[in-house]
Amino acid sequence: MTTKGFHVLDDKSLREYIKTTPSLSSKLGDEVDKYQVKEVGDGNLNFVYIVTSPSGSIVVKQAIPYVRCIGESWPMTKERSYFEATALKRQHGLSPKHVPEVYHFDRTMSVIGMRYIEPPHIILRKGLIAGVEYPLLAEHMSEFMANTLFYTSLLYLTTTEHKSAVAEFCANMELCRLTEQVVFSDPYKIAEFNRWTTPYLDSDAETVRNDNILKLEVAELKSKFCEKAQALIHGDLHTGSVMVTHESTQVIDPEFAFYGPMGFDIGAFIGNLFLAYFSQDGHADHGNDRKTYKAWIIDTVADTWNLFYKKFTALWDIHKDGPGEAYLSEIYNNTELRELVKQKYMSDLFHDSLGFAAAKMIRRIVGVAHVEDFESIVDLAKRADCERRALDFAKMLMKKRRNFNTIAEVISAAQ
Ligand code: ADP
Ligand code: SR1
Ligand code: MG
Repeated sequence: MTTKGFHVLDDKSLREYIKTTPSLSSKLGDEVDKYQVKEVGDGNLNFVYIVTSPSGSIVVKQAIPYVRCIGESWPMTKERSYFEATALKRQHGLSPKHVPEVYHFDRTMSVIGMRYIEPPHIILRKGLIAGVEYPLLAEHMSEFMANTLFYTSLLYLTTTEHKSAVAEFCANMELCRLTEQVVFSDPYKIAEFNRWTTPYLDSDAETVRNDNILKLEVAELKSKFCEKAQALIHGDLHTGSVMVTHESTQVIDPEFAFYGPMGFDIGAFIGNLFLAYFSQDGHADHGNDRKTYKAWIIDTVADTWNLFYKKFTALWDIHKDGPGEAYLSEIYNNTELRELVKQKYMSDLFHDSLGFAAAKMIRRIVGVAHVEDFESIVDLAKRADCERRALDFAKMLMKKRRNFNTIAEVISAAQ
């Protein structure tokens, strides 16, 4: 495929591309015949190559003008690559320990060259399926979310800075529209690509499509997603967008980034941890009932929210007299008032996060894109049991989210 300077890379043309791109060839050397090229894209949208030479390794990611997991019948702008590169650079600046460095970006070719996140890093979702504990995960993810969300919000930015950043990312509208469709619309109607574990969940999927209260709630969440330009969000912060070891946590793949509600990121991460939690019974065997592991996942959900709260409000305290124009220090000029404002803001954010967590769970069970946590459970009846428990919890969470005051209460409900 060739359109005005764009062509889809293959093994041979990628080598040539790197050779003529100094920011990449400087990492690998000029001897392209000695490169090893491996396509590892297991995501839904793009092609990802790991290129290794005797001098080093890099990752090259190329967006193609359609949704890879569906095919050319679902066109999708390759401009998403621009927003991914821009968000990666911004997020790396704000959370350098948890976001890979971008070495190169080519808008015409929709190509990003970035740091290779080396083994033993694996995709978090795979670690959760294997039952591996990551003791620093909550610490690292709360740090990533606190930094990237706080510093791009009006708690830190002037309205002038914020508006121009909002305007730039508004152009990522096709990716936003994809989320609007597959998260907030399709699961609630008959749609071409919807699927579920049939026949076991046929009536559960139908119940979702006929649940008036659920539809009322998802409309409110969709409106927040479309209208609440609160901070630069990653936009797809599920457990497949995080690579981990015991010591390190790296957040990749922010092509859905835009100025949206902070709770969409927090909810995506927590919702996907809950999906992992509900899938564990399907991975249990005689040697391991996964009970201890389920407790670890639940503790990680609690720690993620509680540490996020602590870190985010600490940044707010540090910068309370800073440039942020949401709460001017001349008006919010006493401790009692600032405390009131903080409690209101964090309580709203908590309820947004729970609502989005629920929406992200529901879409992975009755929508187009499913998760390996459940898909890898071969026994379909067992898989459906796990999915049904997750779906019932998510429906309750979406409807009753405002009744929860602490993450501990949410966890009790899940258990
Ligand atoms: P998509 O946008 O299609 O979802 P991802 O960005 O999620 O693609 O990447 C797909 C896969 O490529 C990831 O699951 C991961 O295994 C691998 N990958 C992506 N970026 C890197 C990186 N910087 N270092 C190592 N592996 C990576
Ligand atoms: C067709 S939906 C594909 C999904 O994959 C991405 O990771 C996003 O979550 C998107 O919704
Ligand atoms: Mg991805």
